[in-house]
Amino acid sequence: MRNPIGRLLDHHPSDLLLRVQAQPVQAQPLQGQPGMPEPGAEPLGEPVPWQLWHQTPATPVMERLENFHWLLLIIMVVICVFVVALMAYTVWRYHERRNPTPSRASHNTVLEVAWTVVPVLILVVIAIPSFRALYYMDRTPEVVDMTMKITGRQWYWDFEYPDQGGFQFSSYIVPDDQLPPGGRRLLEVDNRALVPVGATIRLIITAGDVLHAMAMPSLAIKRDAIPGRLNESWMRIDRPGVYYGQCSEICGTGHGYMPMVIEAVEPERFAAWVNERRADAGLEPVDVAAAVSPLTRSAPDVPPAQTAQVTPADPIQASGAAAGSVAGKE
Ligand SMILES: [Cu+2]
Repeated sequence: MRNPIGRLLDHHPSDLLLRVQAQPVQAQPLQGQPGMPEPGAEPLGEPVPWQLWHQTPATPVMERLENFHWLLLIIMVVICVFVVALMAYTVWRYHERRNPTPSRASHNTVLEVAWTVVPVLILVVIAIPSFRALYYMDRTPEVVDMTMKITGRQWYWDFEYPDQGGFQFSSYIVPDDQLPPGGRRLLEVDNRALVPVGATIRLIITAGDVLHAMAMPSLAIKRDAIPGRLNESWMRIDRPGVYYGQCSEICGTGHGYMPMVIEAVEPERFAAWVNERRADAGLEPVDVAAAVSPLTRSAPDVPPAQTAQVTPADPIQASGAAAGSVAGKE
């Protein structure tokens, strides 16, 4: 059976032209890419059949969201069990046979205050961690290791690495008939975006034609990509691995066929990949430190040892302390 993109291109020659023009970097053969998930490997950063829960969290933001989800789930279960048990007891205890003369009480101040105050307290218990998580994910740490620009297009993604020399490339879905062994159907792409594991990365998200949305469930990223607007998010992937995402905004017939793959790798491999891309773009190679954390390169007045480990465990707390050392660079 023909894949949908192939059919699409057959019917729209202009799309084919667009695709060829928009691909500055030649697609690499997928089989040669290390880090392809093994067929039986523990699922990481991808959906699995009959999945009920989240994907394995890979960023501190997703860990917080999952903890928050647990809290909500426990509160919901306790409330549901309490209400059902109360109703069951009432039905049983106050049945006409057991309670032939019903009570005529219509007011009870203590009870009325309690059933107003208790729900308010429950909402406060929910609101506090909710706002904490919201601000934590909303605010990009002031000190980041690098920036990535991601542009949604009909129907592929462009990735740009301004800190690593500004090279960019396009990333297209791998059609079903070209999937390598172990390849994830409708999720695999020809050009993965590599990032260094453990690096704090600012994401700039936009679109080149219509509304798209970047959705990476295991990284807790879901941001609209809007033409003419820059949306911002951030991530720090703590485990090396391959993370799959998709467009999450109906953007045309190819909407379901524009996945994105972000692979978190060790700094050395990231630097080697950056230098391959730099070579394609006619740029000089850089060393590992400059490739992984360009702060080291752009701020000679800051001791490299200090900036190389600038990845804060808790960006909100660390950003205040670290801001002084990089003041004037932003
Ligand atoms: Cu889209």
